[in-house]
Amino acid sequence: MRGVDTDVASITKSFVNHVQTSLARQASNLDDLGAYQAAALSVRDNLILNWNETQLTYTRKAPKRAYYLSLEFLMGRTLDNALLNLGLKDQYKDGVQKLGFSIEDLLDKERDAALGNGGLGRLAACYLDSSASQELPVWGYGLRYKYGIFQQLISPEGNQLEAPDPWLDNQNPWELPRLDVSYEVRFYGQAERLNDGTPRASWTGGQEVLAVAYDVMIPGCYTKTTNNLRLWESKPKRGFDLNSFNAGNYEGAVESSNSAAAITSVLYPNDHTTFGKELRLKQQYFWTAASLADILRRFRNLGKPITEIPDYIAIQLNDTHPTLAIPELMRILIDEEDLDWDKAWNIVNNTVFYTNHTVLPEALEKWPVPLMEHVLPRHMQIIYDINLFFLQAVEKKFPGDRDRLGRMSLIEEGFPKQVRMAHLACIGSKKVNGVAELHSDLVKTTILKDFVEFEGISKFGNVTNGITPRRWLDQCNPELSDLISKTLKVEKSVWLKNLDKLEEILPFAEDARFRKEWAAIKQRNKERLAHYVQTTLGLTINTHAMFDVQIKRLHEYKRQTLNILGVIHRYLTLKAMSPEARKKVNHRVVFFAGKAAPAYYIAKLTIRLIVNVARILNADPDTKEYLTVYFLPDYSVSVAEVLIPASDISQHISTAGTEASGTSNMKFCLNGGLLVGTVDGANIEIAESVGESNVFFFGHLTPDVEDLRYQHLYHPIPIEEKCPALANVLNKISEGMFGDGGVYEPLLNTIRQIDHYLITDDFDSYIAALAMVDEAYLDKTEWIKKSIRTVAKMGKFSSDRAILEYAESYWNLEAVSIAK
Ligand code: 26W
Repeated sequence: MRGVDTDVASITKSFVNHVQTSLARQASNLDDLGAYQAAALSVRDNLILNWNETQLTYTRKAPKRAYYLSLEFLMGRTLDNALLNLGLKDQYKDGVQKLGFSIEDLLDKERDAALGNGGLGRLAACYLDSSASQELPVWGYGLRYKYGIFQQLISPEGNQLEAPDPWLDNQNPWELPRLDVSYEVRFYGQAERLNDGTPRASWTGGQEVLAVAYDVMIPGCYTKTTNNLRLWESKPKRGFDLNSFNAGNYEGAVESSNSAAAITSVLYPNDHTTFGKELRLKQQYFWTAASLADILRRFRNLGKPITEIPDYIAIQLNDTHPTLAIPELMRILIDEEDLDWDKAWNIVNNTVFYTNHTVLPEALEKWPVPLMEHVLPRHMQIIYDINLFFLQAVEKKFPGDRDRLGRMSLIEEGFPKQVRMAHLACIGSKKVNGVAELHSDLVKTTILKDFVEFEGISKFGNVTNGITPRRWLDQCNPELSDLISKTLKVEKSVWLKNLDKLEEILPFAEDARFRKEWAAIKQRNKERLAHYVQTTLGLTINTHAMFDVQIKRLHEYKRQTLNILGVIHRYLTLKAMSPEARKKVNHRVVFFAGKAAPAYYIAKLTIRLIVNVARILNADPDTKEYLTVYFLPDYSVSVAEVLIPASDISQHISTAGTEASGTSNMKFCLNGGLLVGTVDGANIEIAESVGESNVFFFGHLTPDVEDLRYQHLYHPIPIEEKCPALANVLNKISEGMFGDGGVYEPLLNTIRQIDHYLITDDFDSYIAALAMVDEAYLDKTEWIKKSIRTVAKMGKFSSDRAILEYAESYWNLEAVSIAK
């Protein structure tokens, strides 16, 4: 197959061609948006050819393939990433410049594809990048939401407001509609067992909708391999319900078409909370059913016996959201393929893998049985059957242990009864893993303890999360990436795919010239961030201060509250100082960004407090030189790409045992920011890698948490006694230092009363850790050394390492190289 010519002349020619034909516009009268689109279409031509070749090779060689089922893919922008992975950035820069455009301006025109909430969705995106880069035959399956995560606005009072994210409005050059690839998906109706001596049933009636495929090309880094992310859109099976239409019920007819389209209309903006909403359940089934139908169609084309499914297919469940894949695969094997129960269950059990991403009880998915029975009657039957056989086996191993049966059952008793999706995912899978060492240990010793005792420890593993160094170093911090290449005298195509090579920069920590360049790059990244804030918010930032960043979803367990209370404490301390004494204090700029779930009242109140603290502090002539605070609205992947390279320190301060892994901690450290954190999630492994002397740890440890919570409930100590500094801060808020104090009472009461997340227990050691940061920052040389040593030791956290662990230890998958 002939490739696309990639010299600058050919690039400009293809660009102009796309302007005139695909866009039907004049090259002489083109704005930046049009130029972005033309550049994207021209880059896409390269991707399409590579994609075709990759898919042809997969079809021809028929390797085992893995499918990553995720309800979220937080992709961010594509053009820059595609240019870098294809090695065409410089050529395009020149090419568009010749035509009078700046590549930076064009890149900036692209809207983020924000089909995810946070860590889980971004992880899925990093894993796709790594799969393609490591030449692994992996496809992603997800939903093509019309609206991604909401846009966040901040009202003058400091309240979060949500607006829809119409990301598809300007057309999306990165997707290929596959109107010919579609499947029918059924909901509701009746399921009747055939009672013919087989476990078969028939499922009829109800609503049928169509799933239509849209393909997104996923280019690997410096390789031809270009994998696929297939996203499903829902459509009515018929534009109109003709029966209603002919009966004169025009509105009714249109409504049925609306209800089909509604399934993929919006991403649920909650992470860590379930609501038992019917539409969410329909999303989950729609997507797993369409994906499985597609996967099995591909398998059937191989002409292999159905029992060989596990030799050709691995299905990875990204959290419990796609757990219906288990009963759905059973349904297909039993009702459509006529397999007996044990054979079917054996296939499922050797094909499916489950990753858990949280142990927080409120985040464990449960579906009310009556809802499931109504929407998916056949699946509810199958789940009951799975449960029956499962509990019989448990009873056999632990005779008479009724408590255990109750704890392990797929069905939780209560009104209503509920299906425990984590239990179903666990027993239906070949292997189960958590996402960092501590988290995987917690999975084994808490939520799935009984299952470890029943099934044996070898089923349970750990794959510590990773991040792609392409986006999270080369793309977001090009100067640092260039310096590393230049210093190591190694091509990016080598070290970006073998991140352990970073270790070779370690000796340069002792090289004063290298340190100077390193520091200058950090400084320019801080100025780039300041410029972003200036142009978007009209605010001027002191770029000579230390930049202290906390950016993540707003959640009580992540403790943005601890951070903002610490800021207030610092402010009060500064206010109490003489002007002379203040002069010795380290200048600090504190950044926050992140979205709160629209119905999460306490999280929204935290945003309001941050915004109002910023309002007061940033205007205080006594202190503003030393301490300012910014809440940057509408956090996104693209905003993260500006913030992360600019940080001196970043905060990852969840209550011990609550943050499964965290991945932004890795991103900051890979960009030379130091970490302030609790002994939690991947922070622990980062500290092991980079050395404890290069991180700032504080707070109680996981094993203490339960006792402390018990103490809060049964032997509470008044805050004034336990933590006077914190009591003082809370009082100042109540007294109205940051506007009407009454507004914040519900937030303050979470701390004063139950304090489930241990703010009162960790506050003093948190303040002490920040004092250590100030102390360390005084010695600039040593600080830069810490920064260099940190980056040098971050190799482990490449998502290439993580995806290869999945491929080798879970999926049994081999790389497939695509002929040059
Ligand atoms: C159904 C409601 C719901 C939605 C999303 C419950 C739970 C979730 C996710 C599992 C939450 C999530 O994003 N977890 C994060 O996953 C990251 C990737 O593994 C980890 O780095 C974070 O620590 C974890 O909070």
